[in-house]
Amino acid sequence: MKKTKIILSLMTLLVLAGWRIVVADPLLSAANQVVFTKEEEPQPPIDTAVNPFDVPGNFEAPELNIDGVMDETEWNSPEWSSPTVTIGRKDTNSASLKFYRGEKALFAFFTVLDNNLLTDGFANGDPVNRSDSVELYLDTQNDGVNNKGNDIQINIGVHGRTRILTGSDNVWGTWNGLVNFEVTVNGTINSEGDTDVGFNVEIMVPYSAINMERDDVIGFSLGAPDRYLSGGNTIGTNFDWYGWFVEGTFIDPQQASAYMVLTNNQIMTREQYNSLP
Ligand SMILES: [Ca+2]
Ligand SMILES: [Ca+2]
Ligand SMILES: [Ca+2]
Ligand SMILES: [Ca+2]
Repeated sequence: MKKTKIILSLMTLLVLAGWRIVVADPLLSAANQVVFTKEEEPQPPIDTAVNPFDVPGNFEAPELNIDGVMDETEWNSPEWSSPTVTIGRKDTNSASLKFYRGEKALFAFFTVLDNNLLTDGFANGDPVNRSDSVELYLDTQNDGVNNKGNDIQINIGVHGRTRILTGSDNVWGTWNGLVNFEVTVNGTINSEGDTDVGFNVEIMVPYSAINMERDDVIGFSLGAPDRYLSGGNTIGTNFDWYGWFVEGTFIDPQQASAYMVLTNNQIMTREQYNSLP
């Protein structure tokens, strides 16, 4: 099963006035996802079945095929691809993350092992965090400061639902950027009579949307909630949140100062980065 989503959120004055609510209200977040077209320069309708970025004067064609399959040679580029980070989830489940820095966009690929694929309904927003999902946190200017405009949170569920936020005014708010992604699922969602394998998520974020360039040093963290028992929403009983530890240190996604640093092709602690010659 494949699900493709293009998320464009306009940050309206309404949202500006009420985005503290947005953080806690998934419905408001979902309701604000609209397709953006320039008023002064109307574009033809985007045929997402073909190529959502292949529109003259609008978006560049993706450098990689955003299909949830990691078969492009770029993922093994010695110069522009990262090492793979793997975190544990429930039992033997896990989630792995790898980056590729394209010419015009940042690509991230999650490979998730999960023997019981479950979601909390099918809404965008907070239920995604209680579903089998992946979470990518970026501090695109590596300033180590929380919840600024250079901080992006991208949560994507096995069911293709999303919760995508950016920092502003010291809280997480809805984001007016663009994420292109696709999920491939190996198993059955919300069907517990079988043993599932997992799911993959391939993500593309244009540099122009996150104010970074190809060789910028960025901070990042990740998480991967695992839902393992349907019929409730009690953390510790129905699902757990799993994060990243590096040599015993928690890479807290809510603390940009704790993020790991990603150079063109290396991952290191902030201390290691700061001590580079
Ligand atoms: Ca691909
Ligand atoms: Ca920041
Ligand atoms: Ca299943
Ligand atoms: Ca699960």
